[in-house]
Amino acid sequence: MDADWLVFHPTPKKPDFRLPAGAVDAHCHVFGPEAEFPFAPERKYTPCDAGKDQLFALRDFLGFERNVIVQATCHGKDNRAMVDACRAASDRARGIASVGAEVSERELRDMHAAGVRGVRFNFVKRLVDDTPREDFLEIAARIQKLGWHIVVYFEAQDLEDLEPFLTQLPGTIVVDHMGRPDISKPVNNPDFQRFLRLMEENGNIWSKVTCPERLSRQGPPYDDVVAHAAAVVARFPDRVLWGTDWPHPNMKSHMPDDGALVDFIPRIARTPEQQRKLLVDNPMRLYWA
Ligand code: 0GY
Repeated sequence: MDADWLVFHPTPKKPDFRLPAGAVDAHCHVFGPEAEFPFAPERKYTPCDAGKDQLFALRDFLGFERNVIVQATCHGKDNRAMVDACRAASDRARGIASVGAEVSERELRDMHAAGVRGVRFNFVKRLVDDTPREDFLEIAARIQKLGWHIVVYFEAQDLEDLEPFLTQLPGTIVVDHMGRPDISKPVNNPDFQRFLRLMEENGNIWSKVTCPERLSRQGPPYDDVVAHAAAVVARFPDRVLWGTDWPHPNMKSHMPDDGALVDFIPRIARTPEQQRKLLVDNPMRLYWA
């Protein structure tokens, strides 16, 4: 692994917050293990091993029932580790793949059978090389017949440029980590308002209210992220998802305690109804219907 790589927390706390029955960790990854699933040559980072057995042990320890495993960029478009984890979890995991326009119908169908329900389009320059927008549009059109959706990862400063493209995409679009707002600016700042407006005007756009540990300037317990995430949950309770982001790629400031991350949930989803929608109803509708 990279010399400055931070390994996931070895002994997370048991959460004080009791997750509702059937809760879904809707954003997590697997890395390798490298001996079985080598990392991609074009990767921008080399992580520690963090395989499916460790992920499933964390799922059970925290009290989740299911996982949505998002293909991590260190595996490029080689989805084998993610697909293997989905298969091993039987019906308790779904996957999000990274594919190129060259992906065959057969590969798409095989991934669907394993539990894949979407593709991720990544615009974060430190993680991936550029993909032509025509390729993304072609992939987006092809996955519609499978009923898949599109997960997009971008940073706040890129939203203005991306907006016409995002609103052109068919089907359900899920934005990672609220579009990575600058949370040192208040909720009513024009950039975050732009994001909220995007969701308001496009009923097909969802958001993961994830990664306080990435967005926070203050560190745990991430007080500075509460207002932004709570605003998204309150306004769009039927279009939000939550996940741990285990094993937390590229965290440099600190490694979060996954149990403490679960304890963050009731601070942003304040009623039992909001919690049930965020953790159970919404992910079940999108991934298991
Ligand atoms: C995340 C965030 C990051 C990395 C990846 O696939 C990835 O490599 O998603 C990041 O570095 O911000 O959502 O896991």
